[in-house]
Amino acid sequence: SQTVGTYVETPKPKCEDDGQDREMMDDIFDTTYTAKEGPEPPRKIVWRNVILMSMLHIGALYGCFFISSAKPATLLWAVLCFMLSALGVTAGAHRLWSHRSFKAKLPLRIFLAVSNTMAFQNDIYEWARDHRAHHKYSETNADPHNAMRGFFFAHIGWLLMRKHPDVIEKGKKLDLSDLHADKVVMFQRRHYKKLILVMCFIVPTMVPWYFWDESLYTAFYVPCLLRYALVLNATWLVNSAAHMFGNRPYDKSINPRENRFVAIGAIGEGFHNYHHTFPYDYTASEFGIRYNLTTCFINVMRYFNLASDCKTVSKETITARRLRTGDGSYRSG
Ligand code: ST9
Ligand code: ZN
Ligand code: ZN
Repeated sequence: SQTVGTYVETPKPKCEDDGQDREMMDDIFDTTYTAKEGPEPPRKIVWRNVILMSMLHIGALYGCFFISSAKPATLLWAVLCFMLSALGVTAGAHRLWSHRSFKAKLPLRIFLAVSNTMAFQNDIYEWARDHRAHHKYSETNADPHNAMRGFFFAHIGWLLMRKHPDVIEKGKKLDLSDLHADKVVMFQRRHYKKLILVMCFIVPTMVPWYFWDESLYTAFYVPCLLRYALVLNATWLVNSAAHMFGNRPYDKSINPRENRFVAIGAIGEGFHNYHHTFPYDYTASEFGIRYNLTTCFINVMRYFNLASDCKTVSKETITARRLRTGDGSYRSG
């Protein structure tokens, strides 16, 4: 069913833990991957990305000096831009488009795609493709941000060099037909460069300048650059810190961990041992809305009938799994 442009309905696969129907299985860990023998391919650093990322982070640090002189409305706007971009990644690219953990009506998909564009983390299609590879080939050479290569690589290093050939080779086998069939996703991909210019840079900067006479410098450095760098780093911490620091109550055989600090910064995405064990749960956590603004948001959308089919895992299934594979560190809160 790899047909481009049409999403061919295939019989729904069953979940191994509880026999539930699954929309897609390409986010389930594939135990059959083995690394190729012989020397590792050479690392090719992409200096353009090194320079741009350095400039962004220097700009964001410089932006900290503008916070005290910024108008309150500008600071509120910066927080709003942070929240919107974050939701575009967590509820949009992650829980909806990568994992299909709920269904979203067109207005919600448009809202999430617009917010996602404000986050400028590559287009949704590319994000979801890399993320499915991250789950399926977790912590192998075919994982784009393989945490076995260290904190720096998993955090930002992977965006500063060419991908390992295994990422591309294994990634080509992923089923992405649902993304091809989603007109919102494909529209964003087609017009991505123009759209990020508007949503990530022009809108965050011009709104404070136009509506409440903020200086252009402050508007550029705080809601635009500083906000963008903060959302990026909060996201990257899920790949780095939440793959290294924390406990593993659900599956001790994998590296992803429960990390409350990351969960708070990444609006609900730090329960990473749970998430890699049950990637289809729309709350990405056992504990629903706790430290989980993304789940609150999806629940509100469900109330307004814009979200539906939210998948969860039964308490019995979770308990059986953590007794079978957990590290014994489980706490019910
Ligand atoms: C950014 C992304 O920051 C962050 C993602 C984080 C994910 C986190 C997940 C954690 C869970 C969720 C938590 C959310 C929390 C949110 C909290 C919010 C508060 N499969 O990539 P190219 C093929 S982006 C299949 O160029 P290179 C494909 O044909 C930041 N095929 O590889 C592709 O062509 P096309 C801003 C694949 O040349 C071709 O290869 N953006 C796959 O090695 C070339 O692909 C940047 O900084 C695959 N997986 O270059 C840009 N991958 O696309 C950074 C590739 O046409 N990126 N192919 O189909 C780049 O410049 C480049 O990608 C590169 C590698 C230099 C890194
Ligand atoms: Zn992960
Ligand atoms: Zn995920």
